[in-house]
Amino acid sequence: MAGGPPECYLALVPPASLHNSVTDWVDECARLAQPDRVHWCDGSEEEYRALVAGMLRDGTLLPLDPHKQPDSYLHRSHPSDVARSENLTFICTDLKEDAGPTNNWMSPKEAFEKLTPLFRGAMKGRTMYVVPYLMGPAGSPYARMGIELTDSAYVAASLKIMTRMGKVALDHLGGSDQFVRGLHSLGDLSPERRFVCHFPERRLIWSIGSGYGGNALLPKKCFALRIGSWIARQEGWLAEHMLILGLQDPEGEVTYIAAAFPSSCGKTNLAMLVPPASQKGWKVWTVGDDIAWMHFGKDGRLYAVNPEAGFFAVAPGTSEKTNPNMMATIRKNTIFTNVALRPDGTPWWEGMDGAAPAEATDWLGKPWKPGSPTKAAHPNSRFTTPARQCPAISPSFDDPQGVPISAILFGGRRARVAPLVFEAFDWRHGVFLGATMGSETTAAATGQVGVVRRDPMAMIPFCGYNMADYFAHWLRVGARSDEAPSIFHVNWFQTGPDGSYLWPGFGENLRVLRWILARCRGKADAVRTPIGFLPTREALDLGGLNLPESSVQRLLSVDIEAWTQELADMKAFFDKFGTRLPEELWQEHDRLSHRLKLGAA
Ligand code: O2Y
Ligand code: MN
Repeated sequence: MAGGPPECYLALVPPASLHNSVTDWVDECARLAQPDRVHWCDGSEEEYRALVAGMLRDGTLLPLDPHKQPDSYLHRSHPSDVARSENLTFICTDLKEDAGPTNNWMSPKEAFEKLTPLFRGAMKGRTMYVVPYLMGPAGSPYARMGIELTDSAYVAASLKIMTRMGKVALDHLGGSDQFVRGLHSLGDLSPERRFVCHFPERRLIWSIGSGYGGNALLPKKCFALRIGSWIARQEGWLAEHMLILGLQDPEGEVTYIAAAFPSSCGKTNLAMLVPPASQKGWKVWTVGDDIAWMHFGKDGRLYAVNPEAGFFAVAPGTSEKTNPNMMATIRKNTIFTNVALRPDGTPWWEGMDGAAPAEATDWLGKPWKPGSPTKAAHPNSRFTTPARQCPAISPSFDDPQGVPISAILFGGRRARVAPLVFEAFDWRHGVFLGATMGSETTAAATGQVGVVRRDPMAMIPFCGYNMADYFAHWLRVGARSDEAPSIFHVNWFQTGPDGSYLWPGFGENLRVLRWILARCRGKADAVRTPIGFLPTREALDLGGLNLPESSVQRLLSVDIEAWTQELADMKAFFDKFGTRLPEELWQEHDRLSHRLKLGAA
């Protein structure tokens, strides 16, 4: 790229002892985007306060009530920029087949040709923040470095909450040149010029035209999952869209579980579950609510770290009933985005406890009253909040070795078909369960209700390579150890003839976790069925729930006819991958078909 950096470019100099490749890349990007200033973030509190002060001055942030909601702010994104843009998200591998049939693909050449002119001069008049960040606990052999260059102060401040940012990250990097590069600009925020491009072979992300969430906070979905999954395959570990929780029994022993569910299935709520009064002595510790990086340890067990330092969770529906721990977490030091504002300077959203306010300002900044035809908070409104503030945060949250995982859960939202819980016969069958995971759409997601979407391991939007290879990687990884976790499938969402849920969900899900834990310890009964091991009625604690007999029957039985119909849909999904799909998954499909036939006989 021709031309030198702008005059004031060197006003804030990079820390000494960085590898030349860091400063060379930052210089190269600055020459392209031409910011007025370059600010190297040190991740300090003072720096965070200065970023916030600047955003309060220019209106990017609005203050919330300093007593009721201390050190917290409201941000409103551009109304056309309110969620991840899956249709504008690309995997730019050299070969199209390496991205696979479930990703949008663009060749690296085309991507650079398309995006370079968009980035040229995009940061004129703005500051380019150089944000070094660490994914994973400091000192962990599993932690990874990234640097995001962004012209959004909102992104820089959010990364202070979501990652271990600044000095701690540069200390980890030392003189190494191993880091994931992320270049981000708001551009003109136009969806026509919005692209989120991943170059896994180059460990590079280019994102332009969005200031929101997964499109702009590059460490989260772009690095920790899309680039992360690519690196994980190369290095023999797993980068997964999974919560991590520790389940403590009344004797004080903690067992760790990782779980993958598609959006709107209550992942964050499960990660922060509060046991109901009936479950005396039990406790859930939160390690992570969204992403797990998992490596096999020397003892053959699978260890998980949460690469993130904060939660970026959806606001509507979060309440004292659904997630009291999250309500406590967000009481301070939180950035809310696209929620409604009450007259007393506190945030509000649909599904929060208590009555709706008599008046409020909606997510667009317009007056709102109950009965207004539109929602007060955007359905995908969110908050960014430090994980350390969660009352249930695990004492092992910062453990450099991670936590040993005993069970992996896959799940979805199924009104019929999937029973409450069942266990895979073995790892290979478990991978099949993950690979065929499906969830029914809700009106909020698509406008269409009840359409089954296959979302293997909840990774459809996040796998940075061909999912056929991803399945093969899962099969390979599990074969390496006799100590691999047991795999289960759960479904909290079966409905009865009147459409109401058969299972109470929320804190009562602990009963299901207890059966899972007991199975892992070889201490719970199960019946072998064509789809896997289901709990016997006695093995699952249903005491005090007063569930109708018909509900218990449905929750704990296999509908052979419905499963037989599923086979065709699973096959259609597998067919997309052609010959690249591992033969083992076809064998599992055949075996299921065979077992269902025997079950029907
Ligand atoms: O819409 C966005 O940009 C956020 S999406 C998101 C945020 C936090 C955790 N998970 C997700 C997701 O889509 O899985
Ligand atoms: Mn997620």
